[in-house]
Amino acid sequence: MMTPDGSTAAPTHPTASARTHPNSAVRDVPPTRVVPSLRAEVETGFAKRPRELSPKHLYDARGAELFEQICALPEYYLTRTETALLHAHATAIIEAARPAEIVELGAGSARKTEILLAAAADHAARNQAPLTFWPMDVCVSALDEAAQRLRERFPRIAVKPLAGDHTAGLSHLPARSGARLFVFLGSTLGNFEPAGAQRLLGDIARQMGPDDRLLLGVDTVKDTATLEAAYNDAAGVTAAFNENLINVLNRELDGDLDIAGFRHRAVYNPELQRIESYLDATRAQTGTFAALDASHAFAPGDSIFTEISRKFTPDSLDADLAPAGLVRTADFLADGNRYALHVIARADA
Ligand code: AVJ
Repeated sequence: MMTPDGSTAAPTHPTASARTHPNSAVRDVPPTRVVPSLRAEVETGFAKRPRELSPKHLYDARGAELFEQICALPEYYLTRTETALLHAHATAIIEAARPAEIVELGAGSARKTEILLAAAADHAARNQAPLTFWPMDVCVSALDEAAQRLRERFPRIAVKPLAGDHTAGLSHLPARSGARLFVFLGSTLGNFEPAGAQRLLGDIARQMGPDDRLLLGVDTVKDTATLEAAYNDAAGVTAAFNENLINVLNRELDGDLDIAGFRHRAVYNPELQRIESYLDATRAQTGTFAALDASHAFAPGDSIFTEISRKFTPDSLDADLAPAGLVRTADFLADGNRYALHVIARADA
């Protein structure tokens, strides 16, 4: 979806009126804070050195497809480890949270959440209790597809998709009918600097009552070789995913950068416990963006900082949870601590 300012985001201002989605039961959650447009992000991010952009722009249709391929790569253990953890512990998680409602942030296809929903549906059936699933995402087509599939598989779950940007404020979520389990999977929290992560967790915490829980999936700190391999796969899919950002910029901002003049680089920063992904210019080139009325000159070695993927320990996660008023109540770690699912509650609950 393209807006006049070149933004791909949903409503860009808190007062934007709710859109309707024809032929779809998807309901809008208007943001509380402004979602900066891609154009605004390029204007501020490209003024920095290295230039930087938010990783959310990696997910156009092509980027989403490449990310699906990443999830199946032998080196990218995150998705399959999280899936295995959900299979192993879905019942325990549901018994810890006893949800009447499950709200998933960034649900996408909700493939992994389906594992949790199966356990939640069983639990609801045994207790003859109603269950509602609120998948939230910016992508309406993914929500429609997931809703159709889940309604067929789980007739007793009321599936109510929500269109919105969960990073822009969650204060307009629908009213609750009972205990809520918020779900935020895929180590997406790792894409946020501590300040942004704490703000997002605070937004969630403010929506939580004392009986609510947050299920958070995060990648863990581990040896550099394993981490760097996960972001530098042999087949080059991650490189294509990162380099696709150049296509997004060219398309959205009417630019002419040559994608062949950039190379993917991902390195682990052990001090900050994060993978840093860059696009390095391999030769000099000047890109002109008609939509910005501006040119950007790259010298060989100039880079665009495209993504951070933070890795957590229980202690480093606590450093982001505590300022948000949250505490861990149960931890589920994969073999060798390769990945973690955490059940989290309000600290004052
Ligand atoms: C979906 C944001 C968690 O950071 O590991 C995968 C995205 N980037 N390979 C991650 C990604 C490169 C992924 N997240």
